[in-house]
Amino acid sequence: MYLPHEIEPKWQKKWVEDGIYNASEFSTAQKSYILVEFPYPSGERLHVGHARSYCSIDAVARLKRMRGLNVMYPFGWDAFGLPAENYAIKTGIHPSITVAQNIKKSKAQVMSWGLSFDWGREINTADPSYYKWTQWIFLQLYNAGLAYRDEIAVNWCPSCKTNLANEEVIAGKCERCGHVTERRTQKQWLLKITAYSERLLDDLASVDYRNDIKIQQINWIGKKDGVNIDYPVIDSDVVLTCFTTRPETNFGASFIALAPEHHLAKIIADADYKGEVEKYIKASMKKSELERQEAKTKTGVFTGRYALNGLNNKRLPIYVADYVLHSVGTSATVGVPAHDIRDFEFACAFDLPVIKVVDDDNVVINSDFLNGLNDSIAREKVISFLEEKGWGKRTITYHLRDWIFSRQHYWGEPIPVVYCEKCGIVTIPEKDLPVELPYLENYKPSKTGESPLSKAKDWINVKCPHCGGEAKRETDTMPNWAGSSWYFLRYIDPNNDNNFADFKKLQKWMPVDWYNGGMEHTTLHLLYSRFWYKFLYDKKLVPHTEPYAKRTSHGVVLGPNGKKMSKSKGNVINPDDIVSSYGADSLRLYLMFAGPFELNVLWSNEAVMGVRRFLNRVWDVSTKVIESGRTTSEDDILQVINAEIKKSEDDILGTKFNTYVSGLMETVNFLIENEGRVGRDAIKLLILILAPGAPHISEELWCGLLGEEYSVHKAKWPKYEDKYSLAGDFNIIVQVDGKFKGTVICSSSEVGDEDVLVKKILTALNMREKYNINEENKRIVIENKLINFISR
Ligand code: ANZ
Ligand code: ZN
Repeated sequence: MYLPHEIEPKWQKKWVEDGIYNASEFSTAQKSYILVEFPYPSGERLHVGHARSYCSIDAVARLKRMRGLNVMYPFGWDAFGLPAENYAIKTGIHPSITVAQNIKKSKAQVMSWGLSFDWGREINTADPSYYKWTQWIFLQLYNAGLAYRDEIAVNWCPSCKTNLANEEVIAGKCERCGHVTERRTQKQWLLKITAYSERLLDDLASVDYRNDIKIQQINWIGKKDGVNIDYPVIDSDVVLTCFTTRPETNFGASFIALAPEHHLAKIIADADYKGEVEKYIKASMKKSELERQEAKTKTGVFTGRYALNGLNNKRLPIYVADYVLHSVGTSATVGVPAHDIRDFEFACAFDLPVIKVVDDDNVVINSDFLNGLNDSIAREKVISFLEEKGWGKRTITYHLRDWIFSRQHYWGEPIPVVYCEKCGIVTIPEKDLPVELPYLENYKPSKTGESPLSKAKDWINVKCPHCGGEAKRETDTMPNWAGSSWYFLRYIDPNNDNNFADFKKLQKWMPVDWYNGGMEHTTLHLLYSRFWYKFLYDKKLVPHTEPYAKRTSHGVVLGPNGKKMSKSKGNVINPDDIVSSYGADSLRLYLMFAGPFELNVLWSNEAVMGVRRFLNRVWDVSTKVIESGRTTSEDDILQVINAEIKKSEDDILGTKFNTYVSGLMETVNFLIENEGRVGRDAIKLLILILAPGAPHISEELWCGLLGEEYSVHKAKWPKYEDKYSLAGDFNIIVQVDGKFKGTVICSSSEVGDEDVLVKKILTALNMREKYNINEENKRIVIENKLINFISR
């Protein structure tokens, strides 16, 4: 009888003892570095979402190992940061203790899922031997002029009591707790990620990321080609510079608007208007960027002043308006209500003229020397004109801002600098790293935003490393994104005391061949870590320009009711309960089977039971066949199994874990129906192809029932034998615009008739809905092999 609770812990223990999943430093086999995002050890433990990603990608790692690759699949803990700190505050136990406890418990969970991690490489970002190097990299950034301090408007989360980077504010709300954020000004550390904007954008062409991940990064970097136009303020020496992407519409300009944060917003106002302007500025500082952007009725205040549009000598009234964002362009915009919806809404509210200057055919009108020109030609012409006159300058702007790098929190890496009255900012010498986080009894964040570390009086006062005089340590700590910006490098050489990682080893293992993680990290961790890697590359400390060759992302596991799992909704599924009720192999296969990897899935207990029944059937049919003593199967049985080898491989490597499992289920049903004709040879193949998905039952059947040499996970992935290919069947590769979308098995009669073939493929891969492809699309057919649809 299949008893997962007996076999699973037994094999888990043996695998780890024998180190069968450890990557080899010496193997000459091709390497494959497979990475999943490491979790933070919070009190909630790991959830089924973690299990989904880790177990599915585990199948990839296992398959690649069986195919002879030297696989590294490491794991660790992102232990600094708010989740750990908040949990400690909640329980009243110091984070250094709760983090250790939570790691221990989370590790037991991960172990119970039978993942093929190389535990010899485990890291913990809150360990001084690790964060020594996080601090070291910070100092390299500082020495390169890429870390600096500035007084800036920051996003303040009143609930977490912390400042957030722009990327951590999602739709105006704190990424962690969902509280609406406010704006404050404060002196902060920033990292100059914007120095890498262009390369972060361009190099996306060289990596294999899922397309929507690329698009999100492109949009976040937000490159815009435009021009900065100068408008002299009438009766003053002041000139206002406005960024516009549509200068050809400038004859239709009817006002200028400044962001409330614009450095001239208060100054410029005419004496009679100053009071109102100041009141308005104060009020708008309370709003989030999102509120400001989305408000349908635009608000603003007139400054009493006008600027001159040199193109047509028109007087443009100057307003302060909070739909203008400080972080965009020059913090000032020229309003063209006829051609910009935001400007139109503003013009309606303030009764300003709406002058149409481009007609419906994109031809410029009412615009003097631009009249009759197509808008893109007019754009070039007016830019040249403005540049000649000295009124404007071609400019590229980016949405990407420098990364706010300091936090007024306890549980993070201390920033390794001191402030000396004589020398200013002085870095801690490398030999004195790490700057260890001092033990603090009261580590709660303060309401004022002052760092908890400022209470550590003994720790703060130090001698200046430069002049030996009195100095004070920096009391801000790094954000939780610091440690994760380079952790994948430390796995490669986790115990190195002389370097963050040995260059030769980095050459051997980098880049990461396949990195899977959450969509929510696309513009945070994924972008930050690309930036750090590029910086290290420039310092000749890592061998490539991009850290990750391939990036995939998994969907979320929702509660049975289709809602996000949360304690308050009472719909949280604890993976531990599933393991204890059904076994880890059932949990693993269920999570793969639940739906397409990239989409969200709804949890279903019935489906878990279904998977468990499937494993029972695997056990039973294997046992019966072996006990029958039959060694060889009939040919058609081997044909089916052989087709399954190929399909499993394609499915696992193509992240179609759900069809990998459903294929196995169909195969097993077929074997059961034909049990009398099935022999040991077929069972052996079945166990091999089951091994990446359900490693425990496979090992037990392999070593126990078949008496094969331990371990099935070190066995060779079976070769697909052509002689068993189903007679007359063709595995047709389907592409859209040259990109692989899937394969469809077709009979010889189907491939013989193109109309029939196309119809079959359109339905089999749901092409109409998924890719908007139908019979009308152009296509290129390579007979019996491939069909490539052209999307337009
Ligand atoms: C004049 C104009 C005319 C614009 C027109 C657009 C259309 P998009 O449109 O997303 O590419 N802008 C500039 N600085 C801004 C700021 N600080 N806050 C809010 N909006 C700002 O973004 C570029 C446009 O955003 C710019 O081009 C400017 O409006 C506006 F028919 O200038 B435009
Ligand atoms: Zn000094």
